[in-house]
Amino acid sequence: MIKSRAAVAFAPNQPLQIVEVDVAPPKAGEVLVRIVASGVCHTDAYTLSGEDSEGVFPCILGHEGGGIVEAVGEGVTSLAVGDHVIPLYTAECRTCKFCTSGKTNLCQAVRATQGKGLMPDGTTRFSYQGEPIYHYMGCSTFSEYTVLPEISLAKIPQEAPLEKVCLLGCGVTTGIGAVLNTAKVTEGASVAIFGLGGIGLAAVIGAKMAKAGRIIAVDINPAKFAIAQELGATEFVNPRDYAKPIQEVIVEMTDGGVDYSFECVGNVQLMRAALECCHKGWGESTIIGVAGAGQEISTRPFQLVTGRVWRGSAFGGVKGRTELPNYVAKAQRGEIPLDTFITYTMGLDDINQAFDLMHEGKSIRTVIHF
Ligand code: NAD
Ligand code: AHE
Ligand code: ZN
Repeated sequence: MIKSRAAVAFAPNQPLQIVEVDVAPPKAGEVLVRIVASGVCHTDAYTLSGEDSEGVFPCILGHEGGGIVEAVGEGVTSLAVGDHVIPLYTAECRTCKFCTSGKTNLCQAVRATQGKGLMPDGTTRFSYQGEPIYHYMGCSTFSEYTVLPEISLAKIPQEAPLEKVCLLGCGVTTGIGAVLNTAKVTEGASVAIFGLGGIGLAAVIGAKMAKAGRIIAVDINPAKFAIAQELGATEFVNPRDYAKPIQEVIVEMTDGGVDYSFECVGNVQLMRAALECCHKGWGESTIIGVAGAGQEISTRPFQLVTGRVWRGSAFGGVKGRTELPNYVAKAQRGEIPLDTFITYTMGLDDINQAFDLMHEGKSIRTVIHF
């Protein structure tokens, strides 16, 4: 057992508590990682809110981290002590039906236990005062030390700054990947991006990489428009400036609708608007935002009958162990401006402030330094 400072979510809707937890050594096929930095993603807040049907408490949240391998369990071959890694909430075993399908990044090798806050053997490595603490999304990066399956770690070059490339563990990769891998936006296309947080702004970068012709950035917080413009957005729409539904506004702006849209908020009404602002015959809308348990999307089936396509994207369709090193390389070459996403950095003791800043719309990403 080792001691680790961690931010524990003891119950939904309560501030995280910084305590010293016990971390058991990695079992076979597992790796102990010392977390150097972790971003705070809206999904952490979503689970803390109690809306996540897979939320189990007490748990250690955090899934956007960067760290260094501290110890490896029996049989681990692809990683060694000292390797720099990014934890993956979407594992990549390379052998399951999903991994070998060539159709999805949604490896299922550890997904069932991960969704219950457990390691693949059905137990937890974290405890506090002798009671188990659950893992989160297979990562639990709000802890100085965490344990992950070997297949849930992407090895990255030592030169890459972990306090920046941690953002590739979720938000930035998700937004870019959704545009390039899931929707496969084409050169010259028109794109509407709903929600300009870490995910939406990364989707703006993806759209710019794809050489989209028009990139329409939509947010109810106009303070987000300046960054969106810096990253390549060409037009800016605040739904609160209009009396009519936002899909109608965008359809009028674009002579019938956009070629591609992305919902990066997690609001089911906005998901509908994002679909319905797509062009008849070919427009494609990708849902990235995560909606609360029990919520459902709706539209007239006629929207799909007349050629619009509704799809979704998890971690940008990216296979982490194989593809993340390339994202890191792009960031290292300045092609993915990670600094633009980092609004605040702070220590673990201040992590509740990071959640406040997110809810107040004052941060894109806060990075916690350990
Ligand atoms: P964020 O809180 O940083 O950003 C959300 C943005 O949406 C804010 O700028 C906010 O002003 C804007 N917004 C809120 N309501 C709006 C509305 N009605 N119309 C327009 N804009 C509105 O969040 P984030 O970290 O960027 O995450 C966004 C969503 O993506 C969350 O639901 C998160 O859970 C989800 N997510 C999904 C994946 C995935 O793999 N599918 C990965 C990461 C995050
Ligand atoms: N537990 C949630 C699932 C939420 C969800 O859809 N998560 C995204 C990643 S969000 C990262 O910030 C995802 O990858 N989903 C695919 C998967 O396998 O979970 C719920 O609502 O039940
Ligand atoms: Zn996330």
